[in-house]
Amino acid sequence: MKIGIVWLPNVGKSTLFNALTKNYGADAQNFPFCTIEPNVGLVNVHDERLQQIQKAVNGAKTIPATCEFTDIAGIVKWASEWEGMGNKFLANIREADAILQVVRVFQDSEITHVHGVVNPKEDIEVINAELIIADVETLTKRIAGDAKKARSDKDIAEKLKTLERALEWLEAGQLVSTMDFDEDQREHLRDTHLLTNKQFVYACNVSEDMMDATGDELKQLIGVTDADTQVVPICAKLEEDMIEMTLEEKKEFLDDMGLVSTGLDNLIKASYDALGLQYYFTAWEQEVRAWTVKKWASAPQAAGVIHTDFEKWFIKADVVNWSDVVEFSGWSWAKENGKVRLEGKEYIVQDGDVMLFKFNN
Ligand SMILES: Nc1nc2c(ncn2[C@@H]2O[C@H](COP(=O)(O)OP(=O)(O)OP(=O)(O)O)[C@@H](O)[C@H]2O)c(=O)[nH]1
Ligand SMILES: [Mg+2]
Repeated sequence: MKIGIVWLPNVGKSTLFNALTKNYGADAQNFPFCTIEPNVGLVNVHDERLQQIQKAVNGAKTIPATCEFTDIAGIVKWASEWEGMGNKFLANIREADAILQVVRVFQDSEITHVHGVVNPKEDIEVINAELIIADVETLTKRIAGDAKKARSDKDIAEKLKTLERALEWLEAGQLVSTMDFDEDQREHLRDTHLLTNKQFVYACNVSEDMMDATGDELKQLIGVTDADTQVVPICAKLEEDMIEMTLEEKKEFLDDMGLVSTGLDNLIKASYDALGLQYYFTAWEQEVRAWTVKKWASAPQAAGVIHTDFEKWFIKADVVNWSDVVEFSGWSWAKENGKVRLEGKEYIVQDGDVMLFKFNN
């Protein structure tokens, strides 16, 4: 999973990126455009189940799922007009699966806001407008490039119709992700990598006293109305302060402030949900590992995540829920107690399944 971090300058994007990647050390200082070259980092997805399974099967090590974050330069109004500078920055996240908007909600007169005041609703409009402009530019070029070929090629002509429809929608100020498309049309758009066709996740960078705000309260505050869009609170500054702490120290530190979390884990979970992802585990003595897979993936598709050939070679899989592995201290007792099922090609993988594949090759 790849996530691009986007927003106005000086709002805490690099601070959050450093907290996510633990010790990457991206420059994060109190002046706009501190970041110019993108920072790219792999983040281990924290999941306590992994350690619990490791204990149960006596695994030598754990390998968590990973997620790639890209922290880019700040985007401002008319960024796209600066001889393509804004678009150049945005090009760094073309391949991302989702866009993480780090919305500045915290008030702090010491930290410069490029508009002079903190106004999340208006600021989001500025960002979305820039993303729309970048997509208009991408599509306009694509359409011009394909127009000639479309005269002699029916498939390209069909594709062009979809691109033109999307362009009209963008020119009306709408995000492509809010349009209705059928499967073919979705396919037409796939290689355009439109920014506004990606899932958006909003991380509200709040002060610690707002960490207990609910998703709905935050949505109202930042003006996001779509019910399915994920909006989570985070406190980037606090997370940064905790980078070097052990898990126990973190718990104590948060406890002292009356907080349960600073939102980092929730943020990754929200991104997984937004992208329709989940994970399953493999567990044996050498290693216990988490694998990312689409919701509704079949058992062979899950095997294919480990190695593409495994999807072809798949015959059956032993499947057990992670909590049964923990309760019965490993595979054998779970099996004795009837908790391990033998599943075939039609099986739909559930979040938290522990799987052991059987292949034919
Ligand atoms: N008070 C407060 N300050 C924060 C918070 N998050 C970040 N900051 C500060 O804001 C300033 C800018 O942070 P950065 O992480 O560099 O912001 P950025 O969005 O990456 O900025 P650009 O790279 O310029 O686009 C730094 O001085 C941070 O310490 C926060 O939650 N609260
Ligand atoms: Mg930065």
